[in-house]
Amino acid sequence: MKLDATTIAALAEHLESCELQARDTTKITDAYPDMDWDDAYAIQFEIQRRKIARGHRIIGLKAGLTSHAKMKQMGVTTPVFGFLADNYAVPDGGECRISELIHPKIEPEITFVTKAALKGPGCHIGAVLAATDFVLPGIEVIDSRYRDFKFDLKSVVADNTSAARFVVGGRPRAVSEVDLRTVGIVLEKNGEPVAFGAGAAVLGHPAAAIAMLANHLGARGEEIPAGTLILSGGITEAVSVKAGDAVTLRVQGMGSTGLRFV
Ligand code: 0L1
Ligand code: MG
Repeated sequence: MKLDATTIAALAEHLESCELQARDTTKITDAYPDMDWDDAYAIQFEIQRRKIARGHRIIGLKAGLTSHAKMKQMGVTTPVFGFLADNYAVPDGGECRISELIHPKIEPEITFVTKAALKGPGCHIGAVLAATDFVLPGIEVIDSRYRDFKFDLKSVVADNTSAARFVVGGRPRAVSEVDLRTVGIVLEKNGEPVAFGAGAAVLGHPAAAIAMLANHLGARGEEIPAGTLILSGGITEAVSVKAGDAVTLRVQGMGSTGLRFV
């Protein structure tokens, strides 16, 4: 690690304040160009610790930048991982207040819920499918705290991978009931289709993103516990939203979920 504990705590406090006050900032690597991956995840972990200390619960995990469409949109090549706090959850069909966010975008994602722990290294798609209780549609609302979504990967990891809100719903399905590679999705905004795709857009198979997450955590001596909700990453490019927009994600055979921005 290149940063000391005081700097990590200060950067976590800065980024979380931006999140809580819906205020943007420049990317933190501008001031700390030598920070490494361990520093980036340590800042993210400190943000998580701050939330738990204030009484929040961590209710899930996420993989981000797992599709070529997203990687191309953001000009990066590697997936990243973050956490979902309890106040990020929006009820299915519920409202998301734009005033609490900076410049939100939405991503259509396959959501996994595990029934057994997953631990890397060596976790693979087969292990993920065996450990999955069910999958269901999910929409992630991302909201980078960095001005104009301009960042590098270490800055975005420190910023909890732009996590802000999410909604899940529709019809939960066992993984034996659906081919997660060919399953089709349509993302609608105000009744108009705005993005289309299939599960294979995420690393060839969305379960591969969960395996990567387990291997990432395994390298840190951690695991994905049973009962964890995990967003596997946007299937398409992220779509900007504004107050008044209503969005729906339809996933073949899994029904739909959605939310309204107010
Ligand atoms: O969930 C995601 O794919 C987002 C990862 C962070 C990059 C971004 O803000 O687009
Ligand atoms: Mg996402």
